[in-house]
Amino acid sequence: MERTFVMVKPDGVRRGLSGEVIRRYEARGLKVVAMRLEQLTEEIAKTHYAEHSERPFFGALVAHVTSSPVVLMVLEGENAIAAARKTNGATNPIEAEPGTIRGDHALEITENIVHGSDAPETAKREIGVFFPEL
Ligand code: IDP
Ligand code: MG
Repeated sequence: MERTFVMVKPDGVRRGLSGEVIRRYEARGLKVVAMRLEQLTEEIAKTHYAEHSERPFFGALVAHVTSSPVVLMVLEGENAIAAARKTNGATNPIEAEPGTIRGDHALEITENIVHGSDAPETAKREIGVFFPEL
């Protein structure tokens, strides 16, 4: 069964949407196999988003994800990576379809509530960073 790494970003946690996010994944049939609340350090945030380090928004992204605690989780299920990303919706909430987490609850690209791994190698790396015991 495929596994993916998902994070409820600080805006989602602060707005009290962690339960709503988890509810949607579970309702879809994905199983939570690991989860915790954590304050990310700047170092771990930069490692997690390393692929974006040269982008103009990198500083704002790292500042946001370290601004208050996040909920980290590993989801398991059939096509878990694609299923979680479809449930999240498009990166820019304005482009995200209604019925998705971002399409229903966000307006702004930095504060877009969730992160989800984008490919099997990414999922493996991200699960390894946050849940090495798995
Ligand atoms: P994803 O979260 O949908 O996988 P990525 O392209 O991996 O999107 O970007 C990571 C995060 O960086 C996004 O969720 C978003 O918060 C932020 N981001 C992406 N593109 C932009 C941009 O053009 N401006 C500002 N922030 C961005
Ligand atoms: Mg991404």
